[in-house]
Amino acid sequence: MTTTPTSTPDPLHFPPRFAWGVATASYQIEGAPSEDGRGASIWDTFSHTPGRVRGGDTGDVACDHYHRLDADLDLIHSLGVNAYRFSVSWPRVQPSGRGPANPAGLDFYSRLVDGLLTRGITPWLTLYHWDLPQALQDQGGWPSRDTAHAFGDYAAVVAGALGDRVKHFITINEPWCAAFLGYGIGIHAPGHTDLAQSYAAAHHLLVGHGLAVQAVRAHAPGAQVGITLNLYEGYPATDTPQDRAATRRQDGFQNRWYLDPVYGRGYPQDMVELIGDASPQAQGLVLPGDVDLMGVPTDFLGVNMYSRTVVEDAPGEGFLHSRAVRPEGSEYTGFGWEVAPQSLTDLMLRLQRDYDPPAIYITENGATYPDTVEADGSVHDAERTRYFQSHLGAIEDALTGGAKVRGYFAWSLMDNFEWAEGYDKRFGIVHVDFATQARTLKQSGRWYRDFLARTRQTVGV
Ligand code: IFM
Repeated sequence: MTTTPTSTPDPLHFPPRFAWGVATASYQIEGAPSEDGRGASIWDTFSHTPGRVRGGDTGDVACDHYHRLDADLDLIHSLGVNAYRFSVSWPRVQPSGRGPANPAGLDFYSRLVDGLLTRGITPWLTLYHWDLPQALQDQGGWPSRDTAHAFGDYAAVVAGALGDRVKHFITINEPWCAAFLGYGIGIHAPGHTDLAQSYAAAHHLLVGHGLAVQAVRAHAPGAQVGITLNLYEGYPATDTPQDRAATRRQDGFQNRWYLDPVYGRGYPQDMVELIGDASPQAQGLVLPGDVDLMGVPTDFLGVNMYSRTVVEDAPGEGFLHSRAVRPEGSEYTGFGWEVAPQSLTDLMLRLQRDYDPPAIYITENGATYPDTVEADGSVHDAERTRYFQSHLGAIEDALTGGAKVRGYFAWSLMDNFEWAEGYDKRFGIVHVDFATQARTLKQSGRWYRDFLARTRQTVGV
């Protein structure tokens, strides 16, 4: 069982100039799906397909952020953060995924960036957080190499337009989700269920990452660029060789398949063999130069962390012959994800030891709970507050152990469209009443704001 640190994190234990932020993503908050020339994305199509998203929810309105930009910027500012992570909707900028930029689409992000800078907040821009232009999906989507090239061109457009002011770029958010959930098991857009397609998609997402890093370097000189991976540290259910081997396979599937290529090592051979015919190698998709392209040097590693995986050997179960188990006696969030802050420390130390990134940023961390809303709309989310405290405590421990953690972004600024779960799962530190769009700071948001105020007093962010 993992222990949950109960002490309050100490601002003094974080380095100066630490990035303290909140994070969001375009499709999850913006709404305005066809305004100002925006094209359709795979998530518009998917969410409008009956049976795909809980309750038939769509991102058509979401948090209506597109129309409430200034008020939301004031809200972000009121938290006292010094960084804000958002994503650009590719089909707002290039409605069909290619060709000249749509000026109105770019203008929205230009105003967002200016609004942040005016308020003293550093913009962290994610180029791809899953809203692929539908037109590109119609031409094959991520399983097609052309999409990686289109992504590189799009990255050049965005970096060229905003790179004079944006100095932190994240290429791709969670390629594992985009590839496996989207093309492998079909619970995310575009809803395909084909393991080979998912590995083709994963390969082209990583190639696209490499092309986007090059584009950012060319068009936004001096900017820092990295990728965000969703990583879960694995632990064997028992200390048997079988469970340890199963944990290693799970780690290969979730973590090493992305980390190894991003750090220039190509794909892990044990996994290439296990994936067999579905691997990009067996499909003939790994071209000369790809290993270098996927491993083009980056300035930081973005890590999204929510939980850990406890694994047991399960011969015959899936291609990994393993299954995740639910340890008894642990705490779980509303998604059924185990609260495992110690695993964040372990993960940070392991990343530093095995890959030695120049800097690590926690680009997402947070929890969903069935929030109880008081008559005045306020939310006393003590569990979420404890979740943040324990995970910041885990980062303190990782820093003490030598991990170069340089920033933390709480997921999420506000309740939003949680993909296949629609509006049922709330991750915000700000509560959103989706009927009125009223925003109310939750207890966790107040705690984070007060913690950041102490941080400013002590280390002067
Ligand atoms: O809401 C998502 C986010 O878009 C990507 N990372 C995980 C979050 C919670 O599921």
